[in-house]
Amino acid sequence: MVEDSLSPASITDNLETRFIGQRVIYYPSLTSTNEVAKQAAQQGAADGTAVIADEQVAGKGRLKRVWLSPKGSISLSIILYPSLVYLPSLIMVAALAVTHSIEEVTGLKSQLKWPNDVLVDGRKVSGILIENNVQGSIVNYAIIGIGVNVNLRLSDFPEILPTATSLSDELGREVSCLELIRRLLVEIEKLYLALPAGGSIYREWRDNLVTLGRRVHIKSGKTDYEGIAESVASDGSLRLRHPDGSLTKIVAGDVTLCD
Ligand code: BT5
Repeated sequence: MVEDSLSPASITDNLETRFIGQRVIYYPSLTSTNEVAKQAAQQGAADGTAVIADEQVAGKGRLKRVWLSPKGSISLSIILYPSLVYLPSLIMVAALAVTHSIEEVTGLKSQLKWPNDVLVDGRKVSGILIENNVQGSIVNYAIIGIGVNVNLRLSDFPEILPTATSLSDELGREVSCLELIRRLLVEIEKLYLALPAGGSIYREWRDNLVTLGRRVHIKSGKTDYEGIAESVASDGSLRLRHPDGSLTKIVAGDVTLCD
């Protein structure tokens, strides 16, 4: 049965986590769950608090881009207070939690595209936005923001139709946002708590990237690069091999796969 809207109790009831999602701030509609999460973190919200909305009217991508998040999509932000060493791993935790949850709930296989996309059949089904507030070596807070296109008809959104998809468009039926959110919370906690144990999350993330080994065009700041995406480091950065054999380390950028 696919629900019309969510409620905090339906999300937290018997949720099998220690702290992620045990507190939920829920709105039917808000600006951006990341923005509301930042305000809550500044006011000392509990570690693992989730901010969830049925729709965002000012959903954000990276670099102030718009993230479309109408009703039928998941908009979720998690407030965390990690130590500095774990910040680069948060994108890996989030991306793997999304692919695991999608597969468990729908059976669909998804792939990761560096740095922050989750694809089904080569199209973007989910985007992740990590925002950190750091002073020196002190992390005031970190926010993992996740958007998933669950029950959207992409033909209603011509601006993203060429590059995006939704779970319902892929499956030909609707999917429970509630079930997917609950799964996401469990997966995020499992992966996050496993970080101190070492490199397995980095390795799984690396092995799921469709980007590696491919010829790519990367726009990073004002610079455009072209070459082979050779590897990723455990800090999340990408190594790009240029046609002249030289190597560039890229920390953030937009990737187009060339072939
Ligand atoms: C992202 O940015 O992919 C990060 C998206 C993060 C969204 C979550 S929702 C919960 C939390 N609260 C927020 O306000 N944000 C986070 P980026 O890589 O910059 O991709 C943005 C680009 O993706 C846009 O310029 C569009 O081209 C495309 N796009 C916009 N909405 C989309 C959607 N629903 N599905 C697929 N692509 C989309």
